[in-house]
Parts: sequence; structure tokens; C-alpha cells
Amino acid sequence: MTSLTRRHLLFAAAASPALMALPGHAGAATHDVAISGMAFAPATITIAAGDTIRWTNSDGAPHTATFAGGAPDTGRLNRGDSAELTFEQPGTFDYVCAFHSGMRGRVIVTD
Ligand SMILES: [Cu+2]
Repeated sequence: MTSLTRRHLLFAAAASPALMALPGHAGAATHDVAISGMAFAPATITIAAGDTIRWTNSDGAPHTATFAGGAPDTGRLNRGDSAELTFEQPGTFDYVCAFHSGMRGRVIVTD
């Protein structure tokens, strides 16, 4: 069973209005992060502002990609589930699996 949820991350609470006015650039890409063997792969991914990451869980165990600070996360991903988050703001964002705190990942968003 595959479900697809799409949520948008803004990470903009502390950003200036100028930084929030990023246009949606035509080259926005979607990058895949696999969740397999109790790990994120790649564990660190570098993307451009406006790009989307799609996490897909292939483990039997449920996982999440959960960011600090109450930012939106993927929610629970069962085997075969995917979720996408779009990153509008440059920065470095660490995340964990809410169920397995040893599973860690990092998203680096460049200008
Ligand atoms: Cu997990």
C-alpha cells in the first residue's frame, strides 16, 4: 500500500520578508532519499532552495523524517510509503526518525 502526502516546509519563521520572497524557480528538482536498513540514504543531501525531497521507506519498520523546532515532518511512513517536503529557505536542517533516534539525516539547502 502506497500513500503519498505532500507538505511544504517554509522554515521561514525567523527569516526576513526578503528571504521569504523566493520565486519558484523553473529548475526546481525533486531528490530521493531512501529509508532502508534503519538508515537514510544519502544521510546528508544538498539541494537548492525551492527543491523537494521525497523520502521513501522500504523497511518493515515505520519511520519518519522529523525536524527540530516543530517544523512539518513526513509523518509516519510505513513500508512503501513516500512523503515529500519542499525547502524554500537556505540553511542546514537536521532530522531524525521519531521512532528510532539513532537514525539521523541532514538537509543542506543552498541559495
Ligand atoms: Cu525509524
